[in-house]
Amino acid sequence: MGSRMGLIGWLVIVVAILQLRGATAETVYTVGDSLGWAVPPNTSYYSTWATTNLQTFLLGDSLEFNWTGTHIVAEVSKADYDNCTKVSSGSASPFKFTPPTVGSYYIICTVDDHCERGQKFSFTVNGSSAEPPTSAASSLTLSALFAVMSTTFIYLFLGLSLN
Ligand SMILES: *[C@@H]1O[C@H](CO)[C@@H](O)[C@H](O)[C@H]1NC(C)=O
Ligand SMILES: *[C@@H]1O[C@H](CO)[C@@H](O)[C@H](O)[C@H]1NC(C)=O
Ligand SMILES: *[C@@H]1O[C@H](CO)[C@@H](O)[C@H](O)[C@H]1NC(C)=O
Ligand SMILES: *[C@@H]1O[C@H](CO)[C@@H](O)[C@H](O)[C@H]1NC(C)=O
Ligand SMILES: [Cu+2]
Repeated sequence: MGSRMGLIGWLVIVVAILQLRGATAETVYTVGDSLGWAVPPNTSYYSTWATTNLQTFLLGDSLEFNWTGTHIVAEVSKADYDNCTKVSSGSASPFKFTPPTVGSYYIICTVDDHCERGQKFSFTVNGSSAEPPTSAASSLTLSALFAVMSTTFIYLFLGLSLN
């Protein structure tokens, strides 16, 4: 009985590890939710969105910008972000941005006065570069799944032979 409880304990631990692995899978955030990337209804819209949604942004996660009409996604320095400085760069919608390193990022739209009207936000990427890359993460998930299946098998096998 004692060994059987021990095996149940191991099974619980392995399932917990499996779920932790699932939680570290990369996430794609759609900027602005249903508004997309547009001139917002007020100047706090995107900063509120970023504060609400990007608190746990990890290395490997992405932002998807999605718009109609004329907008630009520009990643700029903090000084240019604060000043809404126009920089020349452009992209077509949808545009997916995957931050390459941990740190702070500053995003503005450089079309007309969109930045001044609040089409801007900043966020911080957390997570160490020692974390497994995406492909390794999914193979780790597979090995965790294998561990669960083999543990379950051993548990059933011992349960049968004990009865
Ligand atoms: C963003 O993309 C999704 C899926 O492609 C689409 O359904 C949605 O209408 C787009 N939103 C905007 C604001 O373009
Ligand atoms: C900004 O607009 C959003 C969406 O309409 C609204 O939910 C939010 O309360 C507004 N914020 C301010 C400070 O007016
Ligand atoms: C992310 O990193 C920033 C700056 O390093 C830190 O202030 C913040 O607490 C971190 N957030 C999380 C969720 O780890
Ligand atoms: C701030 O923006 C104004 C207008 O675009 C520009 O003339 C000025 O040089 C900028 N200042 C800095 C420090 O970038
Ligand atoms: Cu714009």
